[in-house]
Amino acid sequence: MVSSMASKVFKLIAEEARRQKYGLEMIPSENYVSSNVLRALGSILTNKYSEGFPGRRYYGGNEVIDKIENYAQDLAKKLFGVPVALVQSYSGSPANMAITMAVCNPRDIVMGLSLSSGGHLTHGAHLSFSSIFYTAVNYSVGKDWKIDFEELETLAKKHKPKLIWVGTTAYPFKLDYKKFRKIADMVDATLVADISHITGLIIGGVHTSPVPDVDIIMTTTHKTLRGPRGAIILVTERGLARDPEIKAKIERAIIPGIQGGPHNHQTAAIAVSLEEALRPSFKKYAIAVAKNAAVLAKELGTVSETHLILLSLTKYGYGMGYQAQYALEEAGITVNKNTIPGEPASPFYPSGIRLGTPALTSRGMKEEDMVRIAGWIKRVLEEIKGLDLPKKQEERKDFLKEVKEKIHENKNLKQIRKEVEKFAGKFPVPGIQ
Ligand code: DSN
Repeated sequence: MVSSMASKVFKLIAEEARRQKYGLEMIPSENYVSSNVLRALGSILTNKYSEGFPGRRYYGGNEVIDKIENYAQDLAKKLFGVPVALVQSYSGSPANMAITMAVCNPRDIVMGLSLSSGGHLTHGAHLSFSSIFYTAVNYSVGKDWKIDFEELETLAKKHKPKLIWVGTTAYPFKLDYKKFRKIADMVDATLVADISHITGLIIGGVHTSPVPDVDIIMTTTHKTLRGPRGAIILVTERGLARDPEIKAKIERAIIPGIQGGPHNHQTAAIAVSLEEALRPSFKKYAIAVAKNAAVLAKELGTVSETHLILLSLTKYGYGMGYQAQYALEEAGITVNKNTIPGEPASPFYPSGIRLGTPALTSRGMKEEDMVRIAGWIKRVLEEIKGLDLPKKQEERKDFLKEVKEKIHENKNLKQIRKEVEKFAGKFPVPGIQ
């Protein structure tokens, strides 16, 4: 038998553990799961095939798996206050595909927030299944970066979508589900909320729940909910009244429509994270995530009503997102480059970064720590001044190579990294010594 320590993979996991412990993980869709979530995820449940649903499996030997999946469904129903919960989708994109298949026929019209306004690929973006197999119409945000409901209403009335998505991935404001409902009702569309980014904030009472206003909800489980990678689909009372067959339609879309056997270890880990989210301590966590984001945003000269900050870097130069992401990474701070509304540069080399507080808050960092972190971020951003993206596309390849070398050799960034590592190393990470 090969010892686990002899495997190259475990050496690489140790390398990644070091990165996760000594760096500041600020991608707003990431988090640190608890030791119990890790235990369930790494369990023998991965050995079992269980196509179908509890009580209706294609293979034998699923007595315990049925109990686990029923338990996960019950916890989700209790946590969100809905009559139906399905926990088998491998992740957010297949879950959104299952919902779309259940609600629409191929070519039907689906409407969602455009990617450049902070939407999601599966809500009707170019090259996604949602615009290849369905007819996608995108609404957007206005000059104030907030959803333009006038445009949404005009587009809805013109195109009469079958499904309207309300959900975001880079939107720092609260959502008004009632306004979406009103427009969906005008055109008799099914309203689906993709709350993946803000689930934890909804559970914590920081954001309003969409349950009273939408028909179906999808959330990934690995973001602010702090579970394993995966997704949950919920149907509300309103959704069931609209279509009493909707649960069966979504189930059929999941299997045999899209997936095969469920990932039972993942289902169990989702159940563990739902148990954790039902505890009073989770509410405290969610409130702290939002407080930390508000402080961080203020320190960086912007606002956040959520867990994330979308920071325009136009004051530092043209097309600075990539340079900022790379420089911050060199300094031990992980964020992602992001387009900003009305993107003046390019989707590949955009003008902003997206960063957030869910993972830092899970490590116990507080508001005063956000002030310190904002200080490091501002110091890093000073170092990229003058490294503007060339306007001519053909000059970009060489430019990016040179920029990476320059940033890599920058002594001030190396100094910041030392300070960041000393600071971050003091905060524990579950599952990492
Ligand atoms: N990739 C996710 C995010 O980072 O927001 C969305 O699916």
